[in-house]
Amino acid sequence: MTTSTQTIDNAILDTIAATDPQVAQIVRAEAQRQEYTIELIASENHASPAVTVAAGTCMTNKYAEGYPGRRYYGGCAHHDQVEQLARDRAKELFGCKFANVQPHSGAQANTAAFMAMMEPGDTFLSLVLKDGGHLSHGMFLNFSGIFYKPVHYALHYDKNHPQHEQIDYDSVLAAAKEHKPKMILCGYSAYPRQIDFAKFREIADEVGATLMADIAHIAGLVAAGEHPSPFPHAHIVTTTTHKSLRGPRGGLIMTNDEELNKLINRNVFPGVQGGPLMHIITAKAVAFGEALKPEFKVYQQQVIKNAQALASAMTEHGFRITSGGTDNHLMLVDLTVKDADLTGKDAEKWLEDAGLITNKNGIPDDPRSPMVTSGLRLGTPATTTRGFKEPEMAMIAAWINRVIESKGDEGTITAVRAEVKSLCERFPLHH
Ligand code: DSN
Repeated sequence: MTTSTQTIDNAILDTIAATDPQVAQIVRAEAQRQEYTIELIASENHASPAVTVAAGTCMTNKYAEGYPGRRYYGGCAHHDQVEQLARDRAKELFGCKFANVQPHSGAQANTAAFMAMMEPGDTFLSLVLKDGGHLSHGMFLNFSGIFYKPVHYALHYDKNHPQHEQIDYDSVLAAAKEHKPKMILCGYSAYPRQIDFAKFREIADEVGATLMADIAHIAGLVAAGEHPSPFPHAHIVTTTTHKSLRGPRGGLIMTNDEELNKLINRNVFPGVQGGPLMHIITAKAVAFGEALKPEFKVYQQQVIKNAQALASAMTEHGFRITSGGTDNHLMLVDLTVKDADLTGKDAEKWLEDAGLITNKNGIPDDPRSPMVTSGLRLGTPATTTRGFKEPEMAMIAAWINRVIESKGDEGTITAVRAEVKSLCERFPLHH
């Protein structure tokens, strides 16, 4: 019998409460929030009880600076074992030769990857944040925009083009030829279509650039073979471990190149980090083990089916899905076709009050600021973990429509909130 998250949370909370009732109360409230709301944020998931508990073990107590077999502290035998296991499982999962499991986060993985691939001041080519990229892909306040020189390729912006709002590979090639970047970066935070890694590599080779793929969002799909792999095309691949991959919050860097692997290792530690989070590496090992099981593939297939069901139900309710649909776990909903005054900011707030957790998100060419936006980003990894399938996606779309059409009417929100809670009760987390 599997233990439910609630049971585990209760045991953990009792332990915390014995020392610190104030913190226990906050975590208890969060456990309730997760249990009785529907998580539609594309970058979030519900890690399994085994992953959650692994992240809370005594493995946190150790300093293990260095790498397995070459540590700066004594007493690391078990940490060597677990880190080697996490590395080996990551390599098997993604079909690559080298894996560094120490990055504390995706942004730190990207920092170390940039340092391994470029010198400060070098030019790299990426998709700009407002079109679906990430902060660490060249945003002016981020290390990537401060210490390196970002230039950007574009999406197709032509309603009559069959690939409207999808990557314009001609623009990638043109920008690559014009700017001669040291590195080309693909992989995104808000892009609903498949990425053609082979095409990116072809372009990189044509201009003598290296290719980096940040697969943070789609890592679970890639691991399960439900999205084409960046290997063997990308020289370096970074990811987070907590999104579609359903592990603990953290980062991972992979490559097939032995020399590059040495640079990666050196730039993670001592380049950007000190002691690794060994409890998180322990939980990564557990999560990678889960992802190697056949049921993980079935899960990822359902993630995509659910995203497609949700996208078509949203379209039937009169919303526009950017690029006309989704191939992966997420979609961007253009709210303005429904009502020109509607903003992502208002929709996110009304939906949260109704128990539907989303995030406002710019749509391609969005005239509104990132704090307001004209769109919502919806994703299905967390709801699929919960056991939802296509019928529940239709219910979610209908609730989103009701709440938005009511313009945040209190009575509607209260009614939807009750229906959401009752569906959550039918699908307890990790029952
Ligand atoms: N902030 C993450 C997301 O929500 O996509 C990316 O790191």
